[in-house]
Amino acid sequence: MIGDKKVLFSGMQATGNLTLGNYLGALKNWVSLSDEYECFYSVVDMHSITVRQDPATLRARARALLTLYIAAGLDPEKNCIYYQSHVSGHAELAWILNCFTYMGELNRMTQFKDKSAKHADNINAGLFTYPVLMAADILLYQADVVPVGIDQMQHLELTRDIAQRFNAIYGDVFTIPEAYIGKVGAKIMSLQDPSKKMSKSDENPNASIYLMDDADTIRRKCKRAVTDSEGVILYREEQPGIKNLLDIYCACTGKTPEEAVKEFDGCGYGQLKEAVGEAVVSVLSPLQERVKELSKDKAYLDGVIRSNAEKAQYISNKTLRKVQKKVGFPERPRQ
Ligand code: ATP
Ligand code: LTN
Repeated sequence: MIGDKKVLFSGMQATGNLTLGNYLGALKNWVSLSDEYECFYSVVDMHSITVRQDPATLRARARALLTLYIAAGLDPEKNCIYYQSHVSGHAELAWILNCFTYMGELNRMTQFKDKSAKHADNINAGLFTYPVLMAADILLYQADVVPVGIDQMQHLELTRDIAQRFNAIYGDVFTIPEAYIGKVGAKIMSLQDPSKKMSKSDENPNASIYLMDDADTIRRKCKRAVTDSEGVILYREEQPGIKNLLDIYCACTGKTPEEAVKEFDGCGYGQLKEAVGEAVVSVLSPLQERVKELSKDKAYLDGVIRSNAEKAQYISNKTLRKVQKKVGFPERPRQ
């Protein structure tokens, strides 16, 4: 708890171009939760270097992501929006937690298996201990809730296990976090293969709608979305392409799947695709405008970056000092 509010932590990597899946599955939920909780939203740039990055591109993307957090509606006066690499406690706590995590646990992580298959030439130790850094992110702020997509559940379970293990040895040090999975948009699927999630690292650009795609590109990608030959618009597992389009439509318009099915009763797939395209454009266009405006205000962004990193550093130090003491590190001389 900070004051009378529970704490929320989440983060996103600045790798690749963010997709509609990232927005509907993550960012949009963050905004809806930001009044209720004391929130920390990090641009997790330290996680990004588990895969080789071009330095200038990573820096530019990290700034663009931080700008997007604000443009999406997260008020940096109320929410702590910062770069993970600006707060030294993340790496320091991650080291300690590494010593409380078993190889066997990390070996079971499906994201590690997927990413090491994808980057077979660079299976580094950071990629392997990625979930421990994520646990450090969360536990450092004593987070109660962590909004993530379903794909991150396994990492969150591991975070809870590590925290419980540590608490069992040293007493009540860490708050045990709960996952928060949003109802709508929890898993937006690829437009080209609805059995795969929409992902920013997909090689086929038509599979994903990027947050910065212009209106015509969005409409075109929706029009080309893979569907089926059933010819009816129903919300069911047997029609994954149509279900995904309905999910996107509902997440963008706030309608329920039942309402959407009723609305498209008797319509062809073409009409549905057109409506989905328009719904996405109506959500992304204003967002893109705000990103453009904010990006121009360099001084404002720099101020936010500095003051929020200081706040995060101050709050995270409390947990870090406690943990260091518990494990037996010598007390620091007063400065
Ligand atoms: P990558 O392709 O590099 O694995 P990604 O697109 O899966 O990246 P992440 O950085 O892993 O994106 O995810 C950021 C956040 O967005 C996470 O909370 C994740 O659960 C959510 N998210 C990502 N893709 C989707 C999706 N298709 N539907 C819903 N939520 C998603
Ligand atoms: N692994 C997450 C990003 C992430 C995160 C976190 C999410 C890093 N640290 C802490 C929630 C809480 C991802 O790839 N989406």
